[in-house]
This record gives sequence, C-alpha cells and structure tokens, in this order.
Amino acid sequence: MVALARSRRAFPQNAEISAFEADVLAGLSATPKRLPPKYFYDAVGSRLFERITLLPEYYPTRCEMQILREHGADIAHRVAEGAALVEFGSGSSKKARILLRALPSLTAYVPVDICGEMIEQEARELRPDFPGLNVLPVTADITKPFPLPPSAQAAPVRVGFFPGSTIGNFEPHEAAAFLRNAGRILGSGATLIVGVDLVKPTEVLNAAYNDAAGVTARFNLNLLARINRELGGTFNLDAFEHHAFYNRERHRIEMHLASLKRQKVKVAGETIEFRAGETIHTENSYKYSVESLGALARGASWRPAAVWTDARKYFSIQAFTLMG
Ligand code: AVJ
Repeated sequence: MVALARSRRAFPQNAEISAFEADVLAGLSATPKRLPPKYFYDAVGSRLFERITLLPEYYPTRCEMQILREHGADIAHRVAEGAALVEFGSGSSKKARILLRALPSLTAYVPVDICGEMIEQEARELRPDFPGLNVLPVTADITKPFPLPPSAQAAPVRVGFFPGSTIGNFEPHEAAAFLRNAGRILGSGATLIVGVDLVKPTEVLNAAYNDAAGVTARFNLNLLARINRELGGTFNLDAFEHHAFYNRERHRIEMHLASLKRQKVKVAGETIEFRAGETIHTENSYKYSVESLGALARGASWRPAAVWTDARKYFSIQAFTLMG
C-alpha cells in the first residue's frame, strides 16, 4: 500500500487522485462508512447524471428550467445594469444561458468550478453565442475564498447564481458557511439567486431517487466502479445495492450502498470489511421550504428578496440581497 501510494504521489498531476484516495480511505474507515458525493462526477458519473435529469421521475431539472424560462425576465430584473454574474459550481451553462439571454448589459459572466477543463470547454461554446459578453471562467473550490477576475471585481455590483439545488448536498451548517463565503466573494450590494428543491410528498421524492430504469442506482454504484478504476479497488458491483429514501426528520433524501453479504474489499492496498447489510452513506440531498432556506440565509447575512416556483411548488428559485 505504502509503495503504491508513494509512486502515485511521485506524479504531480495526480494530486487530485491523492485527495480522492485519502477521502475514500477515511470514509471507508469511519463508522458508519461514508463517501463524499462530489466524487460521483467523473466522466462516467457526469454522463449518468445527465441521463438522470431526463428521467420521468426526476423532476428537479425540468422544474428549474421551466421556472427560468417562465420567470427569466423577472429574475433578470433583480440584476443591476453592468453587473458581473458569478455562477457557483457551474457544470454546464444550460441554466445560465437562459439568464444570459435576458441580461444584455452584463459586464462579465464568471462560471466557477473545481473542474477547470469543463468550464473552459463551456466558455468556448458560450462565447460565439454571446459575442458581446466577457466570459471569464475561474477554477476554484466554491466552498473556499477565491479571487474574482479584475473586471468582475471592478463591476458596479456582483450577482451570484447557484442553481441545481447543489446547496442541498451540503449539511445545513455547511450551506450557511457557503452562503457566508459567497457574500464575502461577491461583496457589498450583492444579490444571490439560488435554485433549491422543496419539501414535497414522500412518494414523489422517493420515486425521483429510485427510478424504474435504474439509472440512479448505476450513478450511485459508479462510485465503487470509480474506486476500482482509479484506486485499484476490488469492489464487486453485484455485491452492493442502491438504497435511497426520504428521511422525514432531517428533510433529506439519503443515498446508500448496501453490502449484500459479509465481504472484504481491497482499496489502495487497504482491506475494508463489510458486514452483511452494512451500508456506505454516499449522499444527502436536503429539501427546504421557502421559509427554512430564508432562515438559513438570514443567519448568513442574506435577506430574502423574491421567490419563484413552478405550479406544483416542487422547486424554487430564491433571490437574496446581502445585508449590511
Ligand atoms: C445534483 C445534488 C442536485 O441531489 O438531486 C440526483 C444529485 N443524486 N440523483 C440531487 C442526485 C441522485 C442531485 N444534485
């Protein structure tokens, strides 16, 4: 294990793999076992997530796109002339495009993501469609402080955009910390536009994470396949099962991978033991009400300013202004 880890660390481009390895070994050594959801999104996982967004049971993406199409002009009214639009954790700019079309007077569009390659590619595709727009991708971890490009800094005001209910992947205290960090990055006078999934009947939530075609199960299991690919893991994917359910007390969907038998698995030279039925907790997807997100935001110095929802009130886009 030591030799393997050391030889891997000898390659500087593999700093990311070392973080993955460290997080995986820490998570699988913990009780109960867990893995961070951010590692779902390798090339295979990103493709599977794209397929999830098209599933009949998975309503969030369709709802959010519909709200953006229906209320784009209204949302755009919250963005001052000459503002810089900063998108946090921008995977694809599909949603931002709708806002950008409604915002002809932006100084800059700054997509921020940990995956630099992906946002550089997105930027290349966006520029020809918005010839007057300054597209300035920033590679950064959105949960930490990072500098904005000078022209975004110099804009009269900055507007944050955090769609996709990505905020729901954070623990509530982490979501509050994210909101505070976003306030520091965007600065005084800022507006923040957040897409967040709402609490709704349990059957609707459970169906969205247990689709009949089994794509969400494959998305979840891909985490083990990725560990096999990148960390020399020996997970047998047939010996684990996708479990997803709504936890009413904690207002969250939980995803787990359950071991179907007692077994040993090797990961990066370490042996991990599973009891029959033991689970790895792979994701929480918190659901909010307009009020509960409002309270969280207030605690992080953001004042609720406007809310847009779809007809069924499944999803919301909420605008906040920075206090003080
Ligand atoms: C991208 C975090 C919003 O929680 O609904 C979809 C991820 N997980 N199906 C969500 C996900 C399983 C998704 N987010």
